[in-house]
Amino acid sequence: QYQPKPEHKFTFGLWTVGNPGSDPFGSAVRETISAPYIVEKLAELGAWGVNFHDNDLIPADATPEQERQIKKDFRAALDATGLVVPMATTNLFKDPIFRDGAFTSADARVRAYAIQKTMKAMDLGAEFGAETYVFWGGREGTEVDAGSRTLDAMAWFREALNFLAEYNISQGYNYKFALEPKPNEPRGDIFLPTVGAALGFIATLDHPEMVGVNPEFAHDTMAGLSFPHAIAQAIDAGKLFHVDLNDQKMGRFDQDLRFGSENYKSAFYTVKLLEDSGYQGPRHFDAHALRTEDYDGVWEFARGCMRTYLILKDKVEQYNADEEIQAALAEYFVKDEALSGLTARFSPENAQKLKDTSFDLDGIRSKGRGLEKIDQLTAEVLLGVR
Ligand code: GCO
Ligand code: MN
Ligand code: MN
Repeated sequence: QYQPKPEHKFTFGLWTVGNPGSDPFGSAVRETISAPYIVEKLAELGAWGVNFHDNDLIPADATPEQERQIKKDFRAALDATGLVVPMATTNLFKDPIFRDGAFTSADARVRAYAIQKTMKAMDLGAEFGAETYVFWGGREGTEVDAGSRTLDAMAWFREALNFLAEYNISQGYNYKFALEPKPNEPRGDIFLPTVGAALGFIATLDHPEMVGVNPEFAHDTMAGLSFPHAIAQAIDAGKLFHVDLNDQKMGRFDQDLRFGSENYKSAFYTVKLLEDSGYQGPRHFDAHALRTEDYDGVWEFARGCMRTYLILKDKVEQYNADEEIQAALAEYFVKDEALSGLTARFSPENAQKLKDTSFDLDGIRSKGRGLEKIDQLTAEVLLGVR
């Protein structure tokens, strides 16, 4: 039980389990491991796929000969294990050239170079079969809102995405683009900080149908926002193209904790939304093992992300089948077919009828909603006593 299998569509980034554990205060604590080795380990643990930034796979300073060899070895590992590459992305944050932004840099040369780098990274992702292309604008933001930069940035970001959408079409890649919002870190303020901001921006693009979002648990949590609410809005908009699962304490630095390690209830509602909505995409863990760990701890961490997801999925099924919970929910969701018939669609007649309706206001006001009971029952499912 709770054994991850490819059908569960669990994925990890090369940069996640391969993270050697350096932080702004200390150097690496683990040696670097190769992409083929990561593929082998992930397959052994029951993952479905692996994702990468261009430079996770091909170091920025690789010679053409090295690049050929790396691709060959990576391909061989994928073929040997059956692991797939569902998503690819660009590293637009490490190189000092991006210190003040990539697509939204105030320097036109940097903006052009960022688009060039992304086209090449899209070629690389397509070569390995990636279907989703993630845009995380890690450096797209400011500490200093110089001149008209904050307004220009929106136009430059749009220009870059429009350009790359046309490139996607002209190459026949068929990528779905997924914008990944984050409020801050590494910039003081990152543009498009929330799922809602990204959705509003997508509507202004030339190919809005091609572009959705990649929400991340830690990002909304850092800002003190609700991740289940962010995901629900993405699902409602038909824009949940990908998801980054991890965990985070509110108000801390960006922690990228093991999925489900910190906020059990939000993790539960996250899994419930993904499972109940029929989300078909990858369950991607964008998380890192603690810096305290060696590689045994890293594989424990990877196993733990998947196992906790499956445990919570089981809890969702239990919750959905629990008669007492369903009875409490049936009371909570008060139905009135006549009124719902009136409000479902405007017509002058319905408006008039609604105006003429009298409500038992005091009766509605005085009745509690029963949420204490629902929440306690939920807690008892999660705590394993139901
Ligand atoms: C972060 C982000 C990144 C992106 C990754 C893929 O906080 O650093 O979550 O991990 O998800 O760059 O685009
Ligand atoms: Mn993140
Ligand atoms: Mn992420």
